Amino acid sequence: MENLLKKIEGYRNEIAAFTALDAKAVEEFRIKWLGTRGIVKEIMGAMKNVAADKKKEAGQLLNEFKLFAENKYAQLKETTINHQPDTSTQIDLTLPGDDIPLGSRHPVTLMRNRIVSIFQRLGFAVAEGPEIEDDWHNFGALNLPEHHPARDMQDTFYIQQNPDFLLRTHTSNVQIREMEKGVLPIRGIYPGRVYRNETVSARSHCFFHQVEGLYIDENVSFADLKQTLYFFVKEMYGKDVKVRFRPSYFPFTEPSAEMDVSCFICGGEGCSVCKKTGWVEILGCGMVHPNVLSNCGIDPNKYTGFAFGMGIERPAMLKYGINDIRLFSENDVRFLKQFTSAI
Ligand code: 2NM
Repeated sequence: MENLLKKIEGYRNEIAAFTALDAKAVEEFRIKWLGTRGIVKEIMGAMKNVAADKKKEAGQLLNEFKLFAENKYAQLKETTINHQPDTSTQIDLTLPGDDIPLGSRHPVTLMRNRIVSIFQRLGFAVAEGPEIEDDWHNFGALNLPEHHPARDMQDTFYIQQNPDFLLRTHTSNVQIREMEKGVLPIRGIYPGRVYRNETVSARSHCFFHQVEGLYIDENVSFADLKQTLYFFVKEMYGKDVKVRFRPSYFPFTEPSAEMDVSCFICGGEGCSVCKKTGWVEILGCGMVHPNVLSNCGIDPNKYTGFAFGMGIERPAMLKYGINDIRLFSENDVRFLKQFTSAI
């Protein structure tokens, strides 16, 4: 009994003096004192050697000691584990951030944005419209006669279930819808995808992109048309590029013209792009036909306007040196990632 008392006294001192720096030391404490082969268990086992008349006293002592060890353990856990910074969720704020891979813009988008932003600076407002359109907004309102070849099944994709609907062949349907709203004047720029039933090759596709423009107000003249497009060409191709208009025909404009710029590849010397003519055609234009205005509820005696339209793919091919129009829609990342993410 004396021995046991001494032993416990020593153990108590050892436990009282114990400090733990981390969770590992606390666990070592538990194993050493409270584990299944720990010291508390061991001296509990020594109880059987205590004389019968001292058993009660010894039992009390041992229980107190056990509680003492358990309290110490609880206190160690509380101060060491709970207040130890949790390294599993700690972040190092000095580490460099993860890279966010930057995509690139599609070359058609880049060219569209260049074209559209030039007109935006002149006060043209961007609008878009449906790619599936009815016959009236794609053809009828645009003064295309009933049997015009453009309306042919050969040239236009009609919706099988309801051939009153089709895939628009130009973005002019947006102009018609803008004019129908009856809010004048109109100064708009209309980019979008269009569809034509053509054999797909390196040079032509069954869908492509256009930007069309429209300006309607009182006293809008062909001179306004020319000055607007001169400005566009200067911004787009540089101030030294020459411009010429050739008379043309569209059912929706009268008079109509096609606009060429001096070849920006050879500078007018003659090359394969300009087919040795020194000129490259970039857009069609004209004064909106009076029939188109009245079709949209606009009085052609009060208002006049000009319109123009251009493709996006061809200028993009020339600018970026792309030799096959199909590359635009194949979504090959090796192609797409070559373009800038700017704009
Ligand atoms: C072109 C060429 C010439 C045009 C005309 C109209 C509308 F709706 F005002 F009549 N929209 N677009 C037009 C005129 C389009 O694209 C080559």
